[in-house]
Amino acid sequence: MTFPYLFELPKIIDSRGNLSVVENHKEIPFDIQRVFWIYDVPTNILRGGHAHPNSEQILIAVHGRFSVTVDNGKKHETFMLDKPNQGLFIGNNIWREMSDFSDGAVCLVLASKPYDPTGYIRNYDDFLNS
Ligand code: T46
Repeated sequence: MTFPYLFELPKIIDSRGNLSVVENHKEIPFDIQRVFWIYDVPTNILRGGHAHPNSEQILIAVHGRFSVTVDNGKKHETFMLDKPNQGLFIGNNIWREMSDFSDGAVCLVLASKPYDPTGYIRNYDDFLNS
């Protein structure tokens, strides 16, 4: 199982500003089946607190910054996302928590599966035993 990792996305710079881009199976190691974004998060709010047995994701801080703590049951690591040309890959069966959202932060999420409310493990002990 691949532990979550940060990676650089293309950044095309010209005098009019920058542009970043991703494509399925190029920068993104799966077919994107869903895109959602999280924004207007109040200060000191913790989001996430779950794992997905069957949904891979890429998180991108398209504006502002936030932290993501990931945990595979054996080790955990906190990543600070603060660049629109950087993605955090989170594979299956990884517990994640998002915190420390800056004012105006926007977390873009590219997911490998459609939304399925039954596809969440929300209890940490169940996650460890899964
Ligand atoms: C994840 C992290 C990074 C939908 O109706 N459709 C959707 O596709 C999603 C993602 C959510 N929702 C509804 C379900 C809840 O009523 O939106 C509400 C908030 O979702 P949730 O509490 O799961 O949000 P987060 O920020 O805790 O977690 C989300 C994703 O759910 C999750 O897959 O990995 O972002």
